[in-house]
Amino acid sequence: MNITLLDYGAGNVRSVRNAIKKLGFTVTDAKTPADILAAEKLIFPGVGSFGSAMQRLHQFGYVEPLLEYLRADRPFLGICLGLQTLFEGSEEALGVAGLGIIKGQVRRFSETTLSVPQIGWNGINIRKPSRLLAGFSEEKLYFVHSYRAAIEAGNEEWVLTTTNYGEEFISSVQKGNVAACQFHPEKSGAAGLAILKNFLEATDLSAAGPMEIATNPTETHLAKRIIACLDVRSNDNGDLVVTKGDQYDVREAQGEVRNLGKPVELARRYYEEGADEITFLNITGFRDFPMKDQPMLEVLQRTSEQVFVPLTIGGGIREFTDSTGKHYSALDVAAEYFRSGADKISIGSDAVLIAEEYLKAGKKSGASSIEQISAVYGNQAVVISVDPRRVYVKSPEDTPRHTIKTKFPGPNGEEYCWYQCTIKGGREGREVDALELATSCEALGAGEILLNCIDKDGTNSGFDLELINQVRSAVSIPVIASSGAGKVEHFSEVFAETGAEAALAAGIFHRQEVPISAVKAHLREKGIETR
Ligand code: 1PR
Repeated sequence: MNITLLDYGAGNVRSVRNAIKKLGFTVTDAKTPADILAAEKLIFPGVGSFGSAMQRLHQFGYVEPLLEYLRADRPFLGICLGLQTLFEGSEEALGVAGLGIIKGQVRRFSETTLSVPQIGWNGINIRKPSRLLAGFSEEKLYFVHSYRAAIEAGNEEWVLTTTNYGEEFISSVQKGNVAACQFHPEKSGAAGLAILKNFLEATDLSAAGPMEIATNPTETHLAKRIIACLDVRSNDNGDLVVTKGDQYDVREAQGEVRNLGKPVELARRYYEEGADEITFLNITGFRDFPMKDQPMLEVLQRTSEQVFVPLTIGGGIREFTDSTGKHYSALDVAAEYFRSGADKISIGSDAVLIAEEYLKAGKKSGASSIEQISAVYGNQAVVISVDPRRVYVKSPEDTPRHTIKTKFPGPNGEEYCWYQCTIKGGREGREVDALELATSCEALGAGEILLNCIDKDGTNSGFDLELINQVRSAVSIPVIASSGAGKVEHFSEVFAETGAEAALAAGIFHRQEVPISAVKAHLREKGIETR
């Protein structure tokens, strides 16, 4: 059977396409309104924001045929925004009407206690039997969203599952052959692929499979994520390798670039071993423009054919003019990464320069890569990679930057330190601290902070808890703790002692010192929610 994908060109639908192909089906894109009506099965992986999605549906003349298709109860699967647009409207775009198939307004999560967006793996409570969830047990699924629909008068009959994130929200809907999910089945590993397969194979989605129904739904919990990070660069022979530095120095004593494996192979291994996300950092992106030879794009393309958890890519996301005079905006570079299979992009050096401008001007310019990319692809798609280094001072008065009193005094007994942001892979320190960078980037539209620490990188001595607590308490977007993991206890420590939503590690996984499954087992033992 052929599956029709409603892609209006707003983001990464490559992963949905890859997942469908992996399950043995062919996919074609809807290119005209008539293609929607001709579809055997239609998948709508909405990407971007509610307003832009509805605007594009109108622009392409898709609204009328889509409504006709849905009202005729033909097989439909909406994903993420593809669920939200079925409702009457959204707080994300006040005054913009949704498709109105389901009663209710989509609203933003309240930010009082939890980070928004919700990013990560959460459970579902099944409210009624459904063919879509046949065979599903208690796995977690991948969510990434700031807005959610809730049960209200008039929409109860649609509710298939609910999930808790500070409040209970609708995580999937189904009536007859029309279904939609807030989670991403194409990014939810084997559990998500099984749900997608149910949709693709079902002749009648309304025919419920045998299934136990949670009559007394329990609260679901977001898992703490474990992320495997692959620092990638060319070695001296020009081969792209996964490398790993000690405090960012990736060369062996003999001078050659440390080689820990091939990027696609390692990513696949980590996916199979249970990594919740994979991050690629193109660590020489600041000098080797990524659009030039494009090996990183190929790495992403090949990885996204085999790896069905979220992929982040960083390195070289900034504007650039090549030797022929061709100009690329940062948005062009990001778009290429998204098209190649990235779910999120990560900005390092450019973010520091942008934050400096923002702090100097005291206002947004609208022109920065952070603002432009988040406006098109959503905040959740923009990660800021922070590369800070400790600077010790005797007293907070010695610097205008934000200091902390540290338990680990400096070489001359200094009791205070601040975290200096660097650019170009730690090569150049700037007069901006990690807290300022994180809060500025959040204000400009970033959705997540990847918080490295040069002093800790590659040391196996544990995460810098003081740094993580300083940044975590200053922002309401999720923070990924990075640098220094050396044993399983470091992961439970970072989750117990900081509010980090995720922990990232590289060296211990590459050197096979600690398998991802051991990290997860240890966290479960400690009562920490994992996938
Ligand atoms: O500045 O936008 O081009 O992005 C470049 C990206 O490359 C940044 O995200 C920056 O962090 C990264 N990067 C640049 N140089 C290096 C280097 O190592 N020489 N890698 C580098 C940074 C840090 C972590 C690492 C953790 C965990 N790597 O991602 O994986 O510290 O390591 P561990 O578990 O072994 O301790 P731009």
